[in-house]
Amino acid sequence: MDIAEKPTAPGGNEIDRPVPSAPSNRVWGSDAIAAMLRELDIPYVALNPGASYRGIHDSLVNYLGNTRPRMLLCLHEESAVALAHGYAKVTGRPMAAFVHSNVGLMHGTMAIFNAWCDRAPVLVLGATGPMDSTRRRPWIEWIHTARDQGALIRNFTKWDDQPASVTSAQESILRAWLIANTAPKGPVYVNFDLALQEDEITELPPAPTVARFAPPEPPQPPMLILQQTAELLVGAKRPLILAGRGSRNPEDWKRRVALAESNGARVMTDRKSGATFPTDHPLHGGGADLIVNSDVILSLDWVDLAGTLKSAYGGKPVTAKIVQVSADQYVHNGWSMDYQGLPPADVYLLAEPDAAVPPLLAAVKALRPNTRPLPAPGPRSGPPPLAALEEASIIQVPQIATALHEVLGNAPTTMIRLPLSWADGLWEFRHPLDYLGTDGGGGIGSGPGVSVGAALALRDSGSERLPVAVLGDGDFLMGVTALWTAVRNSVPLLVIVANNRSFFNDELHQERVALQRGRPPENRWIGQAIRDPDIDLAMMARGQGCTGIGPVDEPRKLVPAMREAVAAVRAGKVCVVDVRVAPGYSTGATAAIMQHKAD
Ligand SMILES: Cc1ncc(C[n+]2csc(CCOP(=O)(O)OP(=O)(O)O)c2C)c(N)n1
Ligand SMILES: [Mg+2]
Repeated sequence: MDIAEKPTAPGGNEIDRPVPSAPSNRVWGSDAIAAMLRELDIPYVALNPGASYRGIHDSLVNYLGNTRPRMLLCLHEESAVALAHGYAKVTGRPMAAFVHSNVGLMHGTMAIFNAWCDRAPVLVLGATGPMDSTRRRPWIEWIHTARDQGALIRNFTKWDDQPASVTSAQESILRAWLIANTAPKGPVYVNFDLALQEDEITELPPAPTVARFAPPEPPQPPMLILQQTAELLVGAKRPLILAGRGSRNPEDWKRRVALAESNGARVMTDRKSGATFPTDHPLHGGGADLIVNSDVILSLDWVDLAGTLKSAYGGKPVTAKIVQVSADQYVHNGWSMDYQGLPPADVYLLAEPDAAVPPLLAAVKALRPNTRPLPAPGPRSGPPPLAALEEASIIQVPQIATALHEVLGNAPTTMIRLPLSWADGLWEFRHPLDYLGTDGGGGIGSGPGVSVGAALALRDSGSERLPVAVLGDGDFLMGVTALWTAVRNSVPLLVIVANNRSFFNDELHQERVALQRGRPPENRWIGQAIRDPDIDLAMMARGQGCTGIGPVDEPRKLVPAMREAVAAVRAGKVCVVDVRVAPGYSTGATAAIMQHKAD
């Protein structure tokens, strides 16, 4: 198919339209590289520019006409990669992030690490000064050429390459895309030599037929092991499912629910992963007691199964039979320990949970055709009452949930991100897109970028969902300029900053150390508090074209502020509400920091 006939991006607004190039038969290496991105139907390239890829930049604009993929200019490479990460969280598919030779990649590294730990597919593209030293411009192209640039990120990407010809560049992009899309998914990196991009070629090499290189179907677990697992579950008195990483597909969600119901298994979820099970289902629960009292535990790719068991059992031997369903082992390497402790697995299904659940469900139903009766629903904590906002003198984080409930009711909402100070139970998740999980790698500063990418994907899907991100002020401030890209590209998004004017998490750590050492804990704020001067977060938002509301520091003003904000987002705006909250974490999160012994 001719390049001009390929479809254009859905939902994209009509900005950044290039004037058409005069018809010409002349083509360059970078045209072939850009054409390959079109073949793969990559919708967007989030980028920060750089001369190392000026050839491809030109091809994207003047050869492809800046459509499919369309450029999303970002003000920092960390935002560019985070945007692609957020997009993958919603769609399960990679978009591209282009970063300038070595320095741009260095800026993007933390975001790549976050995507790696979150098993999110991202196609990271980069460039290098010419490897042929006789072609390097003095100084700049020498400092921006590294012998092995991929080494910077090789330890936390699934694959990287530096192709040496145009045809191999096309194959390289195709292979990168295939690997990124194969579970366990993750970021990949392709680095294009400047000379390769800028050399004129006689004609465009034929692009590979993409359909012949489709990602493989997820492998099915062996029947024998499925049968064994089904028998264990059906024979269990108190089965427990730990619903960890899973897809955003509602059908997968329904099958998970059916599996739990068919067997009367209790289910735990984890905010590190996106929503995988309805939190208000009678079988949903949590806590160490639930784990210790279970006799069979089915882990559906639970993040840190070993650590969860260790905490629940207090280090004592694990008595429950453990069934592990995970393909994660395929990406464990010797550098990053994001694979966590080694959990016991009496039965190990080396498969993706969403591929294993359907046959497992069938096997369980064959053994137990009638589902067990559901228990009575347990009490729901929910957010604090609305009336408390009238009486209180300072806003507590849970009251953000109160105000949002008041304004949104049951309107479909995607909680893109929630801060550590947000306790479980404040907001129910009833759909896989109700909550998207955390950053993966614990890299603060990803919140704004991931939120913009997720909101972009929601917008393009035509979803009615309101995209909401509740971010800590530290997280917001580190990545705040990602919001400009949302404004520029008309991506509606509500960002609520739970602004405790501190990197508060670390205040708790300083308090703990001081207490251990018999030193004054009241000094915990020094080197942590973001005050004097207080930062005007709403103004930072307005400075980039967002609607900025706040600081909201009076509890009774919270609901009106949320009402105004939600109306702005429904009208297509990016809106930031700076909510001044009392410092403090949920009891569980505080205990995790204060009580953990480094044993
Ligand atoms: C890149 C990076 N730098 C530092 C940290 C250490 N760190 C973990 S949580 C945190 C505080 C984050 O502050 P904020 O987003 O305001 O959330 P709060 O703890 O105040 O609720 C910091 C600095 C980190 N995880 N990542
Ligand atoms: Mg803070």
